[in-house]
Amino acid sequence: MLKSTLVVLRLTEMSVLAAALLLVLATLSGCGDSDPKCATISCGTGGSAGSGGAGGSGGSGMPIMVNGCDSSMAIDKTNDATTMISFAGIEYTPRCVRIHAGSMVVFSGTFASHPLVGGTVNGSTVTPDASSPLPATSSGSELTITLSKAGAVPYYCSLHASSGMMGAIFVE
Ligand SMILES: [Cu+2]
Repeated sequence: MLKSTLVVLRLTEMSVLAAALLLVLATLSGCGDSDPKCATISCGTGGSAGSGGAGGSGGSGMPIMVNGCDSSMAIDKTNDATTMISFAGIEYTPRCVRIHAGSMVVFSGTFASHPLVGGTVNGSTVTPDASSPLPATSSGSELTITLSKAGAVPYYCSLHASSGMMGAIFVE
């Protein structure tokens, strides 16, 4: 590379025409599509400039993942004034929902057998969330709650969380 540049310079001193011809030849033959060594001269701007595009996917559409629920996959109940979540066995149905802020959620099942707690589950580790809008509930068969604040509201059954009895409400 350096060598050919020097040759070009010397030829430039000798003959502008010859140098121009050589440059044309160098451009045609040297800057082939597969020769990376040539990239810095004639193909200059290709190299490292192209790597800036990877960061763009953040933004508000980023899915939230919690308690096995992906906000982009959750069942859409955003047009419903009331969303029913029933539970039996070791399962909430539906487990992952999106609702509109200000709408109501009704949990329906036997709370004594499946105490409801707002919070997250990671493997066998449960983390109750004291600021969850869902009150810990261990009696009765129905809990109605209005969720007015946007955000994820994860919940679980304190007896069966490690068996996967958990879910999340995404309030939008
Ligand atoms: Cu349970």
